[in-house]
Amino acid sequence: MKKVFSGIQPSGVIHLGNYLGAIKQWVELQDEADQAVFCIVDLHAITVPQDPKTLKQNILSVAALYLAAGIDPNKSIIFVQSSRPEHAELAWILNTVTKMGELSRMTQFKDKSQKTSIESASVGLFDYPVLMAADILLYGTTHVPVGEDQKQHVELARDLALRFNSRYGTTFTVPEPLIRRESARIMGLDDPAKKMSKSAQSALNYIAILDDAETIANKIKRAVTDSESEIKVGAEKPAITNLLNIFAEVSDQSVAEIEQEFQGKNYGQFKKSLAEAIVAYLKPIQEKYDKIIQDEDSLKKILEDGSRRAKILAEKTLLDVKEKIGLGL
Ligand code: ATP
Ligand code: LTN
Repeated sequence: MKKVFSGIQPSGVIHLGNYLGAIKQWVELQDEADQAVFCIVDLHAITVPQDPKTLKQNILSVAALYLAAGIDPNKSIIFVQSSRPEHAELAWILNTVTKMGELSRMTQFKDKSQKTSIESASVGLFDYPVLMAADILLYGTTHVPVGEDQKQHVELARDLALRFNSRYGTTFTVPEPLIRRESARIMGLDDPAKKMSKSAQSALNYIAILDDAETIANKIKRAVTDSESEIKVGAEKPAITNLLNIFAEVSDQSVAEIEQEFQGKNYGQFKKSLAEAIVAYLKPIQEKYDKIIQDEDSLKKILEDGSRRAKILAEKTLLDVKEKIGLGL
């Protein structure tokens, strides 16, 4: 049985990295999987400060983007994490089998807590991977399609499942990450040493899925490039390598074909074509999004239905977990 689970935080605008690294493969997977569950992980988003009004809007916006990208509520369960109390409950239980040392080694915590200081980072940010493990393990997940940055978290979910199983008897399915090699790590346009990120300081870091043509052209124009002018991938050319990878992803051409096409041409010509390719790629998604977001009632109904379907699966797992541990009457 192939059971897929993944999620995105409603912590800002969804960008091309999220789309190519995660959502794109979800759409393909929902057809081949026996069970596909896609969550809007709002409880994860509040591990760093969020404005309540914006958060509420972002939750619906991320849901609309899932649908616009092709996630089909007839094939997949789509729901909001905080609508299911089982997630926080299982996270608490998993906390008791998680070691402080394990969480201290998580690179995302190290990165994000450094933005302020460890002293002022929330306990929730530290505990973030345990909640993610709960998300995954509640649904008997076998495969977790994510970008490269989440691999370490999925590995923790595996370790916790194995530890719980050996302590209390087989309860959890042990999941594995599913990472698309070609788009595992889309880098920032303003800094090719760091991944494209929703919480980047500058909007010039990312192409948002909902950016209009003019914004996209401007961001690509201002994207950093490397010292030589040749349009070719290479370890010493991280900026152009990133742009070439993006071009290949949005155009159905291989990197080699694109290199060939732009042999002897300059960055200006290359960037113009890249911007056009991105605009064309995002257009159908944006058109669908505009329609979906206008019909809030239908959108909320899809999420409520998703939550009902998630409940049946999550409750069953949680009951089994409590029974194994000896909780309750
Ligand atoms: P934040 O910057 O707020 O942490 P994010 O941009 O990293 O947000 P997430 O919600 O953490 O976005 O990630 C959603 C999914 O998108 C995850 O599967 C993650 O691995 C993937 N992802 C995020 N950024 C990239 C990227 N630059 N390249 C490829 N995949 C990415
Ligand atoms: N931490 C993930 C989002 C996330 C997730 C999950 C992904 C929360 N729970 C379960 C896969 C499976 C991130 O992308 N930052």
